[in-house]
Amino acid sequence: MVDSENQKFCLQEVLESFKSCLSPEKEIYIEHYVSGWRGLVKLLNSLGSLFGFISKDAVSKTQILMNFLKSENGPHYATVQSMVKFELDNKLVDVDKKGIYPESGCRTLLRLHRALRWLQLFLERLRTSKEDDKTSVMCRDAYNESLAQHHTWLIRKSAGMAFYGLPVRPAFFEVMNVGTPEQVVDVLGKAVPLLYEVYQITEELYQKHNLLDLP
Ligand code: 1PX
Repeated sequence: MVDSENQKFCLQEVLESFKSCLSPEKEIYIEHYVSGWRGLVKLLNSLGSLFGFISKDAVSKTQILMNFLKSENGPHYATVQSMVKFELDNKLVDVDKKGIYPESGCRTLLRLHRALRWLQLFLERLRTSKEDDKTSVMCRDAYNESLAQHHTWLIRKSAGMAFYGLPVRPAFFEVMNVGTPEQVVDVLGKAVPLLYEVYQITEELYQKHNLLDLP
């Protein structure tokens, strides 16, 4: 449940965070990336305890990144680009199999990066959906096309069950807290290309450094 007005989700706010995470040189600021995810987690929390296990994992991953940002190495974690360089230069990443760095910044961000692809696919489906279309089906299709291939059988089953608990489209639009359905569609039309841009920049960077399969 929403605890206070402060905790209330607003899609516009999330959009602003993802907008601010791109520097003019197209670097990605981790602080704003994380704050975008935290906004999304607020929405997830307002959907009820069925989504608690997903929210918990997202919070734990954003917390790992925030801890790096607040550590003495913080300046190296200002952007995704500087983090990748720092962790690779200093051999702080388990590249082939889990070892002494199971929670490196690179592998942690990769998990959120994969989830960003799901989000982009889901929001695009929502944007182009009709009033009677099922959010659970849109969510499941987006998940199967993206994140599912990286998850164990148990997580896939649990996620699949949680999707049935999603509110119907009009209620879901309400939760997004941006106004009329037309306004929601309008904001989604801005959000999807922006998320795609952030996703693509990260994808290319990870590909270049061979980091897309970090354990
Ligand atoms: C305007 C609409 C906004 C909707 C907001 C929804 C925000 C959802 C946030 C999802 C963040 C998921 C992060 C998952 C990261 C991950 O893949 N973690 C797994 C791997 O991590 P590991 O450290 O073990 O290598 C981890 O195993 C995951 C566990 C939790 C289950 C993740 C299921 C993800 C399903 C995504 C769909 C969310 C459905 C929300 C519907 C609104």
